[in-house]
Amino acid sequence: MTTLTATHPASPARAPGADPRLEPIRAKVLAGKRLSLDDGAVLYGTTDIWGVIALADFVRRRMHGDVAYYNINKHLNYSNVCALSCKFCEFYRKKGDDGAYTRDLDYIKDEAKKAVELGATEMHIVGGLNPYLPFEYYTDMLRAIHEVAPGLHLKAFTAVELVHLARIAKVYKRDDPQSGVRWVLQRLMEAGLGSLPGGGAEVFDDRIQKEAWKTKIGSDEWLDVHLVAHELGLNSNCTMLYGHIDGRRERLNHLEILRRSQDKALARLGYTGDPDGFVAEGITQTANITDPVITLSGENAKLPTPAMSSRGGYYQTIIPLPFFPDGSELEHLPGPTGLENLRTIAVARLMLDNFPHVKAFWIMQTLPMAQLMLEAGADDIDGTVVWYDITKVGGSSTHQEKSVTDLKRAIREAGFEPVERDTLYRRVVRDGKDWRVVD
Ligand code: V47
Repeated sequence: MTTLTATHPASPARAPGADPRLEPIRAKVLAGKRLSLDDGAVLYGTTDIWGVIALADFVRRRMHGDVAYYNINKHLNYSNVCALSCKFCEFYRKKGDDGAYTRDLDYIKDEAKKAVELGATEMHIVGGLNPYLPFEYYTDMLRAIHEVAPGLHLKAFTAVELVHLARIAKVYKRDDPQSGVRWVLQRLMEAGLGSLPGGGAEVFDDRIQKEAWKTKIGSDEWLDVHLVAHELGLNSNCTMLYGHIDGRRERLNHLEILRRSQDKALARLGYTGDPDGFVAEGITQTANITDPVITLSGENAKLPTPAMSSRGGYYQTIIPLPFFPDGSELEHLPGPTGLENLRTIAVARLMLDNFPHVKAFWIMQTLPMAQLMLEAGADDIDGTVVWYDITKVGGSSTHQEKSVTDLKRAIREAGFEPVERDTLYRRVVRDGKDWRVVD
């Protein structure tokens, strides 16, 4: 097993019996250099999983010290009626099916009020591609929430929902999908949209898409939506749904595609290809940086901040999502193991050198595993959540709530300092029922 040396910044020392193939990777990690896809294959293939975890932990601590983030949030699934029938999904229903629902504005406003009472800073809003709702439903929903809960950050709508919205608003053009999505995002921003969640990315691969989510948008369109969001100054997240019919090589490709997309977003903010990732102050024009390589995991790298949003948005976090077979068309598959989940978090931290954060979403990973993941590359376990409809871990009900005390205790027990964040990763300071953010 590989251990860290006692001093900080620690250097992950090589232990007897460790895989020598990790040596050149260790050297690159120490120097803050980008790992190749072949390096990624070694990280996934080695039996020295603890060596991989130690490297990821080294990077995570260099970027965030011993801080671990959580937030106080509420999920709203406005409808589970969906035009698609993705094989991995157990959430969707067809109109008229048992359990199909679409929430009205009164229900939604009540949920927003409850969120405020619970001290939430964020509402995470997603749903199926409901063909029966008009475009105004979505802008009315955001306005209604904003009216009763003006302080709540609205992180809403995955890329595939936004393409669907462009279609129902009749602004979608096959030959220019970006312009319709831009129009939709602008209308939603006027109504209160604050950022995009990372859902629906699945694994960027044509073979897997054909087999498991044939009629859903592909990787190019998913990335285009996030590109437009970033151009409009919105931050976004991204996910990777793994452990079904995907392979490790396909996961690495997925991470590589995201890494390149983030390079472009960071270049727009004024980051240069400097391996330390310093912001080049005063940069006005980055158009000549066609293929930048920007890392944020080096020694003194400065992470992007929401204050830069006038220049553009960026991906804040990767959220690896382990596949839950229960109730889906792929129920016969076993789903990933605990060790595969740990390794995948570590590989994501190491490969995504230009992503500020890695989230171990405790609802899907379970809180005990999320604790371990804080030492395997993750710096965030997400929030108090309350109701979660998309997956039901081990047959649990949709009611999956943890108090702030539970989350803080779990983080402290894992040896980290719990820090409450808002959606944009600013520290939250509380005074009784009031809260404010500090940059
Ligand atoms: O888009 C669906 C995935 C996602 C299953 O942005 C499944 O902060 C596993 O995106 N097994 C929704 N996963 C969750 C999501 C998310 C969660 C937490 C935080 C954020 C964020 C985003 O869940 C879907 C889909 O990719 N999913 N079915 C399943 N059976």
